[in-house]
Amino acid sequence: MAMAALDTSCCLVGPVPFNDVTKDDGQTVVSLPAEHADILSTLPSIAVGPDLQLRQYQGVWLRDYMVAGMISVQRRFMSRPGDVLLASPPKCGTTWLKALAFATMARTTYPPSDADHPLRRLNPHQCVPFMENLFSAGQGAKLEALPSPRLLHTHMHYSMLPPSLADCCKMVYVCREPKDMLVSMWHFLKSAGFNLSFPDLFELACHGQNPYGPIWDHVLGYWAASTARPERVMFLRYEEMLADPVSTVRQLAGFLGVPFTAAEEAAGTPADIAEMCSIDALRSLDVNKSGNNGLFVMFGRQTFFRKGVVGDWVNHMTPEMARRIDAIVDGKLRGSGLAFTPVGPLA
Ligand code: PAP
Repeated sequence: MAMAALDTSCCLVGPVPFNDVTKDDGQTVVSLPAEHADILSTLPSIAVGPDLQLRQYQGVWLRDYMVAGMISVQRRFMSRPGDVLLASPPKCGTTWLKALAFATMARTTYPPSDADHPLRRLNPHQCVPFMENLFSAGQGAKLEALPSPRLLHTHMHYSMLPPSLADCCKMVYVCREPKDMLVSMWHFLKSAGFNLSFPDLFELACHGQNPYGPIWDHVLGYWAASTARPERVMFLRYEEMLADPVSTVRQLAGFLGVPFTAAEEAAGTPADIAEMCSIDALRSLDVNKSGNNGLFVMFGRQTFFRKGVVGDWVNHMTPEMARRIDAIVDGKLRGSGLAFTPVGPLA
């Protein structure tokens, strides 16, 4: 849906929906900028099935356009005081966290009770921009139009973040039990037409070669940052969010410096936000039933709302596969103070 652009030149307070500011019509088709072709051609690459190639950039396995986007973010992103960065490995609750953080931070301008709340007319990805996707399309300058505080998202590993982001922003990170994350990733890739078997994706993941892998490096980078600077980096787990979404909303508000007032608690605002952002509520909206998100042209909006449960890996992995990846991940996390609680029949 084409939106009239908001005039951000006066006194708007962020976050505001990215699409309202940029007038993205959801139909932009992105081609890879030539700028980084020389770097890309020097990187190690692997074929993940017949139609998906990954390259290893700064230790991380990525599609070409993501490498290009991350290089551009590293070179060009200009942080501002007050920026809030949401970070995640793919398929770990990004869409949900975008909705929760936007609704929580913007609740004065957009009360969750509003029938016309942005999250009832826009997909969460249209409200909170995906930085490296935007920069890969040469559209990073669009972030300048957002009023502060800006709410931004990345899948970049912590080690890849430009110093201005790592040092200045508050960050909220969400991760997920790796077996469920892989199952979700496989469904997502299949929905976009990639020809890849689950056992093949699993095998790659065991070697750290899934998209955005190694999984353990992604998680450990933000875990270390959150333990070193808990006032700056909040570490969330998808399973804990599912167990108690209202508490998650309260934690988010406190961490972001906008705790709920007694009046808001009495009015049930945290519960209203959790309900508005629940998978059932979001999935039922027309805006989330069809179309795509501009730069995400190969991924339909409905594919971001699949099951939303814990333990779906049992429908795709044998117990042997599960034990194998659990052992690999456990070994990589050993000594960090972080562990994934087993879920499902092996628990
Ligand atoms: P992304 O990183 O590509 O943006 P992301 O949103 O992290 O994707 O992952 C989608 C997963 O979150 C899906 O999990 P599943 O495949 O195991 O079902 C999706 O169902 C789940 N999800 C999306 N929105 C919500 C929500 N509001 N509450 C809980 N889970 C959600």
